[in-house]
Amino acid sequence: MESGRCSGPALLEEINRHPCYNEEAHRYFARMHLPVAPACNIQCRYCNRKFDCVNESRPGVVSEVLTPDQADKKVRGVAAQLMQLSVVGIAGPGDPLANPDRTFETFRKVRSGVPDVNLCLSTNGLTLLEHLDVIEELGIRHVTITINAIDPEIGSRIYAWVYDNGVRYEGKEAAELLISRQLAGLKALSERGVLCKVNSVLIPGVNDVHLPEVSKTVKSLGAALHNVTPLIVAPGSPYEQEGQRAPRPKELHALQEICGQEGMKIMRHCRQCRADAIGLLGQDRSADFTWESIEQAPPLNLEAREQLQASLDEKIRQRQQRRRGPDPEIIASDSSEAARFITRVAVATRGSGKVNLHFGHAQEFMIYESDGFTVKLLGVRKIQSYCHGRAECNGDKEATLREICSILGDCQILLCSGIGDHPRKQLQRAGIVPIVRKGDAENLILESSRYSHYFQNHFNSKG
Ligand code: CLF
Ligand code: SF4
Repeated sequence: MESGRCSGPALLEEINRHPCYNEEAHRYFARMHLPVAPACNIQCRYCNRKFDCVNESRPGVVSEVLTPDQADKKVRGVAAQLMQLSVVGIAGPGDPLANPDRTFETFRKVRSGVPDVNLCLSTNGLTLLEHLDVIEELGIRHVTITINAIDPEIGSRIYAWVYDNGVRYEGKEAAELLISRQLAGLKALSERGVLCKVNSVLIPGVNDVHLPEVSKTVKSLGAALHNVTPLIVAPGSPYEQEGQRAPRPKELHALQEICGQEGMKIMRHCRQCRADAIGLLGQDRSADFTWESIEQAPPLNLEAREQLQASLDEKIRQRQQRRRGPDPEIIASDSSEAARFITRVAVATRGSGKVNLHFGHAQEFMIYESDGFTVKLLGVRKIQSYCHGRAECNGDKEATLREICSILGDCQILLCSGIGDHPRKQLQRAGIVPIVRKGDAENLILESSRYSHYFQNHFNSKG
């Protein structure tokens, strides 16, 4: 059995091709989740067991739970068709380590069936310490632990109960047990060289003020990345009954900034995927991979996969090279007036780092900030799509449009490949200037933000 440890170029490749650990990679490399783990050993107050685990998934959709054999078959079929598939993860629908036999049997099969993918595990961390050896032995190089609090008092407002070794714990005692296991597990895994990411669910009024401390602590224990995600209250969960609200985009951005100031690397492109998601982040193709398509898949071609993935590595390398430092020509031609503006830009994209999606078909927008020289990803905002797949945008969905205007309320520019007349006017009225272009998103963001001072004057915007 191969060792879980690796270093140098191989380690670099693991990160470079992981769509969650590497912001650049998420435009090109795909992940696949295997929903083989139905049970859970804790009760988060935002979760309803009838739905997927909301630590790594969106509630409201029940997954088809697969057996390890079915999962093995599916991975082989998907990898044979989806050449950019670089990561296979287990993230639910319950907790993978509350179903250790199913989880590790599946990983074992994937490791031998599709040897070129990285294995990824997402857990609440309660039983992590028991599984360190098998994680290392199987070469699982990426582990996510969801840590919502390090203070048991706060934790007791997040977890209803914890079930461990036949005993059910509640209140502060439950939180204390869970938190101590999470932190010890994180430290032990990091010491073994596993790349650990910590997810924290931002719960307004419960752990919002506390999360910077969480960030600082998990960094000191070796976490490589912190992913603060907005609370999604599952229907029928205790939080729904209590009327707990979800955070606003502004609150999430502000908190991510604060956590980043503590020196932690912050993930901003999380899509809170389903436990059975397949494809690029933000472009779930699980519905395309039916059992019929799996049966008809061509044989796995590892050489072709490597060729395609090496070409994606090269695309990323070129993008990174373009990013290094401002373009001297731009600086020379820039006026001091333009340089004063920081512009927030919403982008409609199907991925690959391009503006290539019609406004009406977008189900999310990537939000960037640019001063005309640099571009920074702030996050992703999900919306209800305006057109619902219809070809024509007509103005009969005012409520949806009003909601989109409010969600994008702090943006000055919207980049998309097309937009109907009515939504264009409504967005302009809300102070958001829609620009219809296709092409490299980063270049278009830079270009449009350099002219944002002009747009802001011209369209009587919010300023
Ligand atoms: Fe899946 Fe999670 Fe691995 Fe990624 S997702 S198990 S680390 S391969 Fe990624 Fe999805 Fe966010 Fe998770 S975008 S929910 S962070
Ligand atoms: Fe639900 Fe996941 Fe929490 Fe378990 S760990 S209660 S499945 S959100």
